[in-house]
Amino acid sequence: MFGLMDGFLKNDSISLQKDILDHVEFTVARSRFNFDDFEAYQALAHSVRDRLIERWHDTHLHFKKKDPKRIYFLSLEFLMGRSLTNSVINLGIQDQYADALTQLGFDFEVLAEQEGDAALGNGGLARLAACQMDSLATLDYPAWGYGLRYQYGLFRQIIVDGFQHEQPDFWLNFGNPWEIERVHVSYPVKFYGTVKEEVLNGKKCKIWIPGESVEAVAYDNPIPGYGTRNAINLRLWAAKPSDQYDMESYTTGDYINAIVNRQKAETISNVLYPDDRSYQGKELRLKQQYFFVSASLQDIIRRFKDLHSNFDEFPDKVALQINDTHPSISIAEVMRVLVDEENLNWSKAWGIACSIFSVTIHAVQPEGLEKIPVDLLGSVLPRHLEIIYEINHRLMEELKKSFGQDYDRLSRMSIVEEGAVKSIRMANLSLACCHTVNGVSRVHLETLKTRVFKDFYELWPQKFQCKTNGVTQRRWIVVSNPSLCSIISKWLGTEAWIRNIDLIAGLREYAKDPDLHTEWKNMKRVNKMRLAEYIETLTSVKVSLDAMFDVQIKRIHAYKRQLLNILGIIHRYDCIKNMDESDKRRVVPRVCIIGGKAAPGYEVAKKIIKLCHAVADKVNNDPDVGDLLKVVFIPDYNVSVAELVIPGSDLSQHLSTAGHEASGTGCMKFLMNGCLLLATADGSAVEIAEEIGAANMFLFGAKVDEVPALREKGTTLKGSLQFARVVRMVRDGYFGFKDYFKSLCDTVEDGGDFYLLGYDFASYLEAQAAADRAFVDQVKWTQMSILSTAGSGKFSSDRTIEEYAQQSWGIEPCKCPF
Ligand code: DL6
Repeated sequence: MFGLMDGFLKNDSISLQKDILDHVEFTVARSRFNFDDFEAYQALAHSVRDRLIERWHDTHLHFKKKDPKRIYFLSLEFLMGRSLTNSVINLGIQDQYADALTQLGFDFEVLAEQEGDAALGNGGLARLAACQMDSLATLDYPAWGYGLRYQYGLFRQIIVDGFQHEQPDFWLNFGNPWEIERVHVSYPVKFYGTVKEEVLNGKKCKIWIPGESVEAVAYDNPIPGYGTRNAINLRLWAAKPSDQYDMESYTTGDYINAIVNRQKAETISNVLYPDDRSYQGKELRLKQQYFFVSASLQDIIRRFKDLHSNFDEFPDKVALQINDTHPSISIAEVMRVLVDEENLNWSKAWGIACSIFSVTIHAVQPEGLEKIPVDLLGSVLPRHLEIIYEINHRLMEELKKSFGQDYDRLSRMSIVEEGAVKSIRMANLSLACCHTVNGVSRVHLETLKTRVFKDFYELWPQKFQCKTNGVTQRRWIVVSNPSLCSIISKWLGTEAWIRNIDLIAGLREYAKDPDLHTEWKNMKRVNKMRLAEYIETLTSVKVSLDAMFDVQIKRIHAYKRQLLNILGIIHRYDCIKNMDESDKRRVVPRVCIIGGKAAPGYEVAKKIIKLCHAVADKVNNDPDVGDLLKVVFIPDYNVSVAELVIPGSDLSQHLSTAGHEASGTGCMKFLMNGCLLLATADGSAVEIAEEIGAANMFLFGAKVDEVPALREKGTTLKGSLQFARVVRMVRDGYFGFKDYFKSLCDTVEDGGDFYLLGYDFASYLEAQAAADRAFVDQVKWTQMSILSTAGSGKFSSDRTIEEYAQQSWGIEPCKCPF
């Protein structure tokens, strides 16, 4: 690792020891002669934070001096996970800290385990946003992230008798050393009220008279780049009561009510919505969106105005990225500010809006796109509704020029959806304005172009771009798999791949080298040992290290088909039960590991979790099976659990019905860690197969373009006999809970099998058999594993961010001098 001497603060291990002890005494307020692991972690974190702040200040001064065009990344969710190890690695002072702690009688890794996860997001798009922040910092881009500082992150999952229960994640309970509260950086955010028309200076204008004001207070989270002095900012907003919150109650003497109402203001940033797909029509959700968008835009415009007075220059200095449609109310807000507050005429304001916004869509299904009932929007943000109507009116006029009287098309493209509940289509609003509409894999972009946004694509083909997702190798190799990191650096003869991932392809040359094989296998075994210990601690199940560790960890969803995995496990179990001893000797032992959270109201997903436990109970306690098959459900799957599980996996499963996963990023993390993939040709798996060669993974199942025709066949489409048999076992109560699982079985039988589990089952079993055969030949397996890591370069978020920077945002690096 590179070693750095920072400006003011010293990074040798003696200085770090002193620094940690000072923080024990003066920040944590414990005696420097008596403090425990958690207190040591707090002191350590504050010492690291000091160094982050130093670079972060320098970076911002540098940005201010250079005044480059900045990218502002708006996302309602960021799934950051833990910060400590990532920070010291990116700062280049991990060894010095490890030495300092050893001298003080502590172990860095033990202290790192004291940190809780910052889980301010559900899954896919939120973790992607975190990876992208790391890449933006590392590549020296002048970037800011903006989001919400939820007090309750994603719920904690606990399992009682095999059933999921949700517990609140009050992650700020013990403080958060990674953030800096900026009491003086706050903005009022207004809601409700009415709109008046007035004539000012002979000009008609609209005046919004809001009914409520809430204060947005900034909490800054420095994000250090790797191998650079740059540290960028993730600014999260918390809601606080404003002095003007409920003036009326005060003036009418209703003192108690006034205080209670003030507290209500804070609820805006209280809790993250725990469903990654459905949050339609909820008032709090809309208030959260507008709250963070309004505060962020005030902040961005204030920064712009520090150095500029003419809004013509705005697009030269500002690029706004909308992470999914959640922040798209920002389009109406920019129009409101420019027209109502800055007095620009509509056309000029719209021209500016159209040149600053780009959006990335993370959904595949049109039903996944957000709609807001007009009544709700009109009540919470009356002026914004008027603005959206005006945008839509002008859009319709423009569309008529291209499509004449094609009213069906006009109504599909309209921002306003008529119907029982008249609603605003937030995706259409984004499409009307953004100069770039990004898909997150090639397959996904195709779906957007040909299905979800076909009409828009026909009109504006140039807007549609592919930005295949990526993940950061800093978090997913360097932090989570240090042994692999050392092996890669040793064989490539350089650590440069940590910043320049293309170099990782150099491993291909050694894919058959027996010495590399030995090191690779040792690394995998040590990681499996760690995972086995974790499994035993959590579930009391002992697993054999010689077994194939076969993993599916992700949110539980019908389309991700964890049920297919469990039915496959039942099939395997059934086969073992019917084997004689000599056949059993040929079975490849497996540890099947499943983990993931179900949204609290998602019944099917919760039943899948229960089925997994019911099958595990039966299989793990069956003496006929022993170590040939073990089934484990890992509770409370989150980023730091993933960091432990992924390096210890041999095989990982990505089973979405083709055409349903926009990209998938879990598969990229497994790929980097040399785990073989068993996957459908969906999302980014298609591009992974191109990079590493289809022969180095286990592909199965219907292809994207076959799925619609298969669905058409409906009831005539029968699964194999094997499929019927395993579903029957569940139906007949072989694993207990017969009545409870009935509706789950119904979802895959009797013509209801929307996600084609029955159709894909046979090819799924074939792919599993191929994985078994490959595992028996450990030389071949290890070679495939090395080739997987070697072929993972394309799936770094560094590549994705370079593409965004050049193709969408038009920004240049702005490197802070050391
Ligand atoms: O783009 C990041 C990630 C993709 O990899 C997943 O395929 C996709 O499901 C996920 N989407 C979301 C939000 N949900 N919706 N709809 O997280 O985005």
